[in-house]
Amino acid sequence: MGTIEVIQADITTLNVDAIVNAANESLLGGGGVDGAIHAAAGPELLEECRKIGGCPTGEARITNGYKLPAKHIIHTVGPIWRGGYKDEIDLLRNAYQNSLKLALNHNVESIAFPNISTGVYGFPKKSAAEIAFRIVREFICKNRYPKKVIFACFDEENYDIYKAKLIG
Ligand code: AR6
Repeated sequence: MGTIEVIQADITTLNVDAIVNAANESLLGGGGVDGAIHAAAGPELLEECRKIGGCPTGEARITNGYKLPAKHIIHTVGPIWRGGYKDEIDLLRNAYQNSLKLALNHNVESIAFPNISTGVYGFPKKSAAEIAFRIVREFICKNRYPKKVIFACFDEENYDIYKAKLIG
């Protein structure tokens, strides 16, 4: 059975097997955590992403980590919040689930997630955290990998929500 940790950190600095990127469907970079990951990994990441040719919302794709301490980057696309009427909850669940499946298939022992969709995509932070915890807890109970899941929170609000969820 794997473990869950909550930290406040810039995900690009973490020495783990894989970090997850909150990307967009083009996989060609953007702002927020996506921009930080591309900047830290270097231009070879963009080259590999170009070859992949995009990723639909809720799915995930894996690349090398290049200049990052992390060996792999798992790129997933969370939903844009549109009031909850556009399947956003299921799509966010899928983004976590499909990232974890890729981690399992690549024998990833340690993985760090950012708070997918809770930045410019506007997903309500508390519901996003509930979804993230539920999916991760279920997955690590049933599967051999990953053994350690880190929720790497960046903003104070998410960090407080996640710390409370870890206890409760
Ligand atoms: N490390 C960890 N978390 C971070 C970092 C970082 N270095 N920087 C920001 N965050 P966002 P989204 C947190 O907007 O909402 C991009 O342009 C941030 O505080 O990065 O899924 C993509 O290309 C927030 O909690 O991603 C897409 O177009 C979380 O990361 C779009 O944004 C997610 O915020 C995706 O939007």
